[in-house]
Amino acid sequence: MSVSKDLDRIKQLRGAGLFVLLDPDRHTVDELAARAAAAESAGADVILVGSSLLLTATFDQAVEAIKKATSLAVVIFPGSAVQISRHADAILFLSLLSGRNSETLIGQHVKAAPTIHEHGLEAIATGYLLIESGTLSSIEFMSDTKPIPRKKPDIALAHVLAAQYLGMQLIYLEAGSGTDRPVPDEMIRYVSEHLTVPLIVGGGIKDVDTARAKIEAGADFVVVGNVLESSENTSLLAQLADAVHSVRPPTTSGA
Ligand code: 1GP
Repeated sequence: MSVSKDLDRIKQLRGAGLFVLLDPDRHTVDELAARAAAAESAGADVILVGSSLLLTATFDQAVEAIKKATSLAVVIFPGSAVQISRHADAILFLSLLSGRNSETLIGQHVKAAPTIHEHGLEAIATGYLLIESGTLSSIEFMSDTKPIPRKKPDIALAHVLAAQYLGMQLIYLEAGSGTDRPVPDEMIRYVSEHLTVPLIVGGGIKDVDTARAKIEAGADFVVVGNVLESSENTSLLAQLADAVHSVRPPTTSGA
């Protein structure tokens, strides 16, 4: 099954989903594999692998080990064209639409496309929007772009509509890893009312109430990374998964 179809299945079966982001720079290959297995046991739906700035030279080995450790879809969340592995199930083909830097809009994509093609990786066209959080995020610095003001949901909506008209398969609203100010619920609510493709929200989601609030506001998937890095916080992971899956009653099966 393609990862795109798997996301549809998760939405149908569980109402919404939890993505766990593993950063290859923060752990050994073995630790990453163990974390992927723990995420699956705790009820997560998808494993994302990537980093805005990759320092390690073991990206490919990390993805291979993660893939062996879990039956969940393993999806690359790339910071640049060097983050590609044939061992992944798919790659989010992110275009940083909130910025006006041609390198993160299309340049890295042209560099990455031949390798993705060679590996037969599923590329999921994703409109990636950075939302202002009040602090300079890694993605903001590395991409040399401005985020969308957090109190301007109309600007976010215009970008999201443009992404849909360009044929993007997913929209990802990003507040920046580790921020204390996630994407505002009001913006998620406003944007999701006009969306026909799945909406991912990430950055600064550190507790159950926040995760639940993002789904209640209209996100289909939330991404959690940083809060899980500091310790083996498997009980939080299970609580997050339960919260995300409890918001929308699943569609009746048997169709
Ligand atoms: C960052 O959206 C992801 O790109 C996850 O953010 O690390 O803050 O959970 P956190």
